[in-house]
Amino acid sequence: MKGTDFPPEFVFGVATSAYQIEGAAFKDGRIPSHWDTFSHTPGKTWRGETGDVACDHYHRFSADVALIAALGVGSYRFSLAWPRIVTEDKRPNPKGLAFYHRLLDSLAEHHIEAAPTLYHWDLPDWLASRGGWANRDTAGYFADYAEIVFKEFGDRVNTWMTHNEPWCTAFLSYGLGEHAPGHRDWAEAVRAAHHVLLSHGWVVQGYRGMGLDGKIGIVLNPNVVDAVTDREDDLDAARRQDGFRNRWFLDPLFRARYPEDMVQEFSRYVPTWDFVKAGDMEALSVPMDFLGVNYYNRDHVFFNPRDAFLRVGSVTPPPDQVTAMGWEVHPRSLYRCLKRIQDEYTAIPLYITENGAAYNDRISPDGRVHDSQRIEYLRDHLAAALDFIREGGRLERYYAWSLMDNFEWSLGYSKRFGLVYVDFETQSRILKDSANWYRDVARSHRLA
Ligand code: IFM
Repeated sequence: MKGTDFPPEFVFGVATSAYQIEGAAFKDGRIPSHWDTFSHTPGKTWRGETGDVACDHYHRFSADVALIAALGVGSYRFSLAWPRIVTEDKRPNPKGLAFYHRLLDSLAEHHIEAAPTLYHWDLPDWLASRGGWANRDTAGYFADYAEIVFKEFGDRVNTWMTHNEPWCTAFLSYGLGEHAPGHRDWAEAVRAAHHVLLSHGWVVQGYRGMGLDGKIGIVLNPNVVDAVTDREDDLDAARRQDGFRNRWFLDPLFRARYPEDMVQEFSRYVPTWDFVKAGDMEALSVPMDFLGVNYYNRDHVFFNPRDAFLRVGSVTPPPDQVTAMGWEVHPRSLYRCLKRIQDEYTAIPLYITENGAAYNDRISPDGRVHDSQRIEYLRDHLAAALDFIREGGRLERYYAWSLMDNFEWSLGYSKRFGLVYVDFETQSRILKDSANWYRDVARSHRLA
């Protein structure tokens, strides 16, 4: 193995999620999710855009799978839409299941491994109206949905991810109000986080209980948090941000407890912790086979007494060091993030389940999309991942986010993360330069 080589068994992939690409939002028995309701509520998304059509992947999946194959990757991470699979009277929806069978057939024809996520934020709306993830019952309904999925697809799929980014499901959605259901209530948010983690544990136990022997894990979005100075108040702000962003999820999953300093912090908002029931911490920390890490940027923070929530302020990076999301490009922090998780929390294999960047891509007069900044971003992050592997780190997979431009949640179609450019008017797809570059890396297992 040369210095620029990935191990032969290392898996390269691309990732998407259901609501961001599928469209066909009201077709074949799919029931509404809280993202349909949220995106159709004026003022909630950029220009009022919705996932009604998105990339129309529901109808174009076969051509999209051919694109994945052209990228030379071994695995495709996508999500299953709960509202497509289970009806409101809690029965399996045959047409929804049939769609995913067709998708799996197509992936199999191209020898691409399927790596589905059970929950990537599209909560059935009827559950949202009963309190969503802040209601413990949702965890039970999620386990029931997972059982339907495992019965149907358990013999066809060997890599499962329970949740995508519980931080977003709980904190961004119920605390910061940026994602559906758009609530701003930290008591709800903390309860939601607990129920999400609990449902993960129940689903892992359920999976094993069915005698299935594939690999199952959860996907977090941890960040490296750096303080701007070594002053005590800045370091303390970084500790709180780290607690909020990272430890609130890593500690329960791997140590079966919530971090005490953050319990105290959140107690200002959370009147009672009685939603944490006996046995919950054991249930949610059940061993899993891998941890998925979605990594984009780092948090660079300082003490900000005017921030009522955690007294944390974020540094605005210089414009030439950010992506179109305003996120700092800081590849070394990917290495640090992986290292920290392995050194402090777990020896199970890590997968980078998302990494990528949005840039203001344009079609050039030659009809191509020359996204050299994205190539640089991917190259530098893959180099950081390779450093981790070469030092003995157990990193087994890397999924680029995303296969194609798609619905970037409250930012609508304004941010393009794809390796493949999508013209949302015509639904035509163009492989960007980064797609060709990534294909060469995936095929050769070498970072040129
Ligand atoms: O598009 C999202 C994805 O759904 C979850 N992780 C981050 C991506 C970019 O914001």
